[in-house]
Amino acid sequence: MYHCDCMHMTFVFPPALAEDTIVHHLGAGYIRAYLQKHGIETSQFATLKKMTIPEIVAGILKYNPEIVGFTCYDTNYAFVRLLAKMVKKKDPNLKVVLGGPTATFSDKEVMNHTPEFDLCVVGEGEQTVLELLQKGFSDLESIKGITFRDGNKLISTERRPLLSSGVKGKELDIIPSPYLTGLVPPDGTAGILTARGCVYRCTYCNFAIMFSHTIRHHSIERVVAELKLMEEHWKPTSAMDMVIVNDDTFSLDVDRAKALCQKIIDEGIHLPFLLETRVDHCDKELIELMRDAGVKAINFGLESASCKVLRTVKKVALYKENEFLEQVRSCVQWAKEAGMSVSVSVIFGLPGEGPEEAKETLNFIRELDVDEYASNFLQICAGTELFSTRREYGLDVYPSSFFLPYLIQHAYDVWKIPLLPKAHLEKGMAQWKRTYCWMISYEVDKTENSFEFLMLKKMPEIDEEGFTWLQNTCVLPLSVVDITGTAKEEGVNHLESLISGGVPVGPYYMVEREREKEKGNPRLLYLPQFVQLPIEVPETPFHRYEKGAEGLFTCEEVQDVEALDSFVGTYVQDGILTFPVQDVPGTLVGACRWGESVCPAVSGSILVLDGEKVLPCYYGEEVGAIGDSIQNLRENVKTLLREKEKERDCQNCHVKRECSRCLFPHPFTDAEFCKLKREYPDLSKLITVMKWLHRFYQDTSEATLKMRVDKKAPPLFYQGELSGGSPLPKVRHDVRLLSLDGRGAAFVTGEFQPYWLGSALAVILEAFQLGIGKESLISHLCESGVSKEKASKAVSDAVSIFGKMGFLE
Ligand code: B12
Ligand code: SF4
Ligand code: SF4
Repeated sequence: MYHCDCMHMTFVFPPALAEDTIVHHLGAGYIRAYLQKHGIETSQFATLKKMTIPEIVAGILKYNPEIVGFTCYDTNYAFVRLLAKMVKKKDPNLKVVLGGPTATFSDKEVMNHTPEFDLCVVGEGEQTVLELLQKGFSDLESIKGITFRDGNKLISTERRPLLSSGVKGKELDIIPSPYLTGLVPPDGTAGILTARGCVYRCTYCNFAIMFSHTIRHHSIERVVAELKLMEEHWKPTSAMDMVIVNDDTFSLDVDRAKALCQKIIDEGIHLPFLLETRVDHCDKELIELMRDAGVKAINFGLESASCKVLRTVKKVALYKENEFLEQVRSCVQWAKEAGMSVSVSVIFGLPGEGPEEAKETLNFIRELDVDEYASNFLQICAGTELFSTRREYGLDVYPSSFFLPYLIQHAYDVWKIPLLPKAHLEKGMAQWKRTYCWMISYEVDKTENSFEFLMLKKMPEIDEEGFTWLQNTCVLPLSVVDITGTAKEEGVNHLESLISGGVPVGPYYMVEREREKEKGNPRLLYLPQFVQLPIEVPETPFHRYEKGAEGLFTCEEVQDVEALDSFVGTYVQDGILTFPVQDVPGTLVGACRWGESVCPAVSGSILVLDGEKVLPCYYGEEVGAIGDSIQNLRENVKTLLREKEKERDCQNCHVKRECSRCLFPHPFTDAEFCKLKREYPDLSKLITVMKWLHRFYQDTSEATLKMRVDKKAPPLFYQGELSGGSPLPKVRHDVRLLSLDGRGAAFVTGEFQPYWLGSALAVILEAFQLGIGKESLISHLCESGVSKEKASKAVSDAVSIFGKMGFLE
């Protein structure tokens, strides 16, 4: 398969402890392109699917690697470590090599901590990996830029000089493009680089150190060639889809930045860009050129608005601080005038900052007309000047439970700094809260043979076998909801125990209920420990719902069901539900039971543990125990469903098509539940729509939704004859067709995949649903001016499209 005597290497870039998947890494892409230039083929394991550890390991080993190379950041270190252990367990002869910032700045620490790592590539990887593959592991001392193990000793070789073609402005063209060589898909997801490095010496920053405080460029022609390829192959599908320019400081050389923008304009390239740069390397002309070149969003580094802090961190030349702040104001204004989405980034907790200085920064931001500000809290990275001088400023670092990144002891309590409404973190918190609400309400996608979510009702006592079971059944990254009701410290212990047991835990949502007793509402902590941001999550009975309120609502009293029904009623007129999206209430705990698709636990992707017992849902009773196969667990839930259906006589129930058949309607009895479902059948439809709306709520918060809830209601899209002609295919009863500001959308209840429909498809789907005859439909389509032939083709195309969407019976 590979035409070279060198060792075969497979690259992997595991996600951070967040919800991402394993993607291509641009830095690794450059290495692969450079190796290819030297006749060496490598492979990359990337997947958009969430997989379990054994599936990932098998996926990596499919490439038959002799070396597995991980791109390692502090934040994905726990996963890199876990995967390294597992691939080595499968094949002890494999070599594990690390590259990236963590391998560069914490090489010795990670090698000491993880014996499965054989070698760290320090700094730029292209030439080092080439030599490694050519020479193998026998003569490591002769390879510059590595740290390796020699018995019990770690040896670091001399740092390698940076690659350069020696031609000014084209220094980096010596490395082929990962895009033009087809090694990284040109779809905008990994972004582009027009240069590497930064010449500044901000004391907290490690990326300028990565490339030794120098800057090297790709030629403008090369960048343009990459962009043309991207434009050809990638069509952004939402306003959020942008090509990220990953340069540390895009316009360090202002003239070059202008020339690049001009070239993009001249070549007629139309791509949306997002980039960040320094205000002291920017002017109005550049911003206008950026706008014309397609820059839609721009971020300026502010870091702090306190001159004292700016001076301490060496962000700005001495005595230029006020000038710098003035430049921030001007650049923000110019970029706003150019119609860009503008943000500034700040770091709270920098050396020299106290509450007063933080206030100065907040006041400064308040006066700026930014769309958003990125409020970061200082992380002290290994390798930086601040890492060595931290103690002088009352700062310190100590290892976290998972070793990296370090826990930071700030000089004062930075968590008390208020967030302004434009804080990016505020959005992040809202998203975490929403995700938690979805999980607790089972508003999650199904997975086939694994679990994506773990809910802890009570922490189990787990032995090695139990951990292996969790590892084999849960995906990486696994989202966890800890509702054990413990204090923060205990939740952190649970997380630590899961991670050290080899469970691929990513986002960890912990409800700190202890607090409830003393200080009011329970708080949601988003762990891991180094990001323990608190969010309040009170649960409000729905009958106390106030219009517009967001949050978590319960429906556990008859009064709540009545309130929900009358809430729906206020939006229904002549059989049509007309609903302004901004009126969608927050999430309903146990929404699944009030909706119309069969109980999600039957095929569900949430594993609920109550000690060693496995429950099908938050309200459920035991259906198995840790160690049981997923098939058995699911089979047990299915059996339960069959038993319930028999007991309740669902077969003969008039709402059987719109009922969840909730297995555990606690606190209602089965009889009470059935009575409510029969009494309020319309409720199910709204719940289904609400669940769906929660998914794209933010983007369309201004829209009005319309849906027919009564068979006799007038059609939304189809305006022709209501009869006549041969029958058309039947649409599944659980397909919902909606109009959002007149735009058609449809989905299958119980699934979260919405399909946007063009106007003709919306008309056709509705005609199918209404049972219109073929000839009537075709003549209606012809009214808009299309020929009979085209109209019949549109109908037959629609049949195959709807078939693929799973809409037809
Ligand atoms: C682009 C980028 C991303 C992209 C990556 C896109 C992609 N698919 O390629 C995304 C959005 C995924 C990302 C995410 C995050 N990032 Co980021 N990211 C960057 C950024 C801006 C550029 C990276 C880059 O392409 N550099 C240029 C290339 C050429 O250099 P390189 O990546 O270092 O790669 C070279 C070497 O490191 C080495 N190498 C790289 N991989 C490998 C693998 C092997 C096997 C070998 C041998 C060598 C090797 O060789 C490469 C070529 O010379 C850097 C800043 C920077 N300037 O590096 C931050 C940076 C790397 N990110 C950082 C952080 C903190 C994050 C996030 C936590 C989110 C955040 N707050 O920004 C997440 C964590 C992701 C994770 N999985 O853990 C930090 C890392 C700090 C640390 N010590 O870990 C950096 C340094 C910025 C910073 N100081 O805040 N990031
Ligand atoms: S209301 Fe009761 S009997 Fe009717 S379908 Fe639902 S669970 Fe079955
Ligand atoms: S048993 Fe009821 S509450 Fe639990 S997941 Fe099924 S429908 Fe929802």
